Amino acid sequence: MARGSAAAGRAGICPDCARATAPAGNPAPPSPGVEPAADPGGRPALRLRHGTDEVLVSTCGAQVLSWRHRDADVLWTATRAEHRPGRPVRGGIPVVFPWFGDHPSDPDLPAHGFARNQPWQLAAAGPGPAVVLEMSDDAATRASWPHPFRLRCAVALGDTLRIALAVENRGPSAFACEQALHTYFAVGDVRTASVHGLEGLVPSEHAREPDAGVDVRQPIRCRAETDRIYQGVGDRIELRAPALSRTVVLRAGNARSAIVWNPWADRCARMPQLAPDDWQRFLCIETANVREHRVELAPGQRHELALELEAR
Ligand code: TA6
Repeated sequence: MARGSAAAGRAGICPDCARATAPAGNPAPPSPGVEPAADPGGRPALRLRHGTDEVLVSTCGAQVLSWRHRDADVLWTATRAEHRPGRPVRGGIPVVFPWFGDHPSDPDLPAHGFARNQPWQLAAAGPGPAVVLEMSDDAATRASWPHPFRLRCAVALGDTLRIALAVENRGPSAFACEQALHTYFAVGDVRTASVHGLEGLVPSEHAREPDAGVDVRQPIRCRAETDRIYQGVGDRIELRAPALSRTVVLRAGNARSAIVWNPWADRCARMPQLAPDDWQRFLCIETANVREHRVELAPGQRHELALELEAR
């Protein structure tokens, strides 16, 4: 299945921005609203500002690390977060590509693909608080996934946060890939949070010790380890986090899958970067195309997955 780029342009990046390119690693100030920065580990990053709101984007993995909105963090970061070169931070919005979860045949390859571990290049900045980061295949990516490709991740901050992940097939044969924006949301207390918009869909549950009494007709409330893939999802999901007096609306474009994940206590205790009680404070809702809804692209084709987050 080849899909077009219906959501193209939603991240507000114009072609003129190409003139504002800067080398990766230590980018020059490229545009009002965008400034070079470093993350807590000293890795190169870009800070986007819109009024008092701020987004920090790492060039490692094109990972949105934080979104400060009205003086509060909408995204969650692990208590023991590690900001190391070539490693994703547990928190923010890691980019999953080109496979989701464990590699289907080689357990030595990184979970959730290689995109979140790679250095990305700054391709464009502006107008305003917006950047485009990109990465392409190289010898290392082709060793684990033998396809020429280009990925572009556009991040734009306004009253909402918009992200668009475009993948382009630059090789001579078709390929299939999985992709996800693996968003960690701050919820204050996951036991009181709820997810609306997936009612009626029957997920595949991948938790080792799941809630046995789930009613799929109802909004999602986590009562145990939760690791569910929903397929054929609509474009709007709402996360309600009463412990933070917050609702986040997720508007997606060209995403047919959603994953809802929380490790709960036992699994949390064994996961890197997490403190033992961290499971209480976050919920992942992933905007994705995985499994039967993976993206298939003919040579030259491009697909764009889009996500707009509005926090109220
Ligand atoms: O997307 C859900 C999931 O695949 C879970 O199974 C869990 O492992 C989580 O992502 C985190 O994966 P990571 O590789 O970042 O530790």
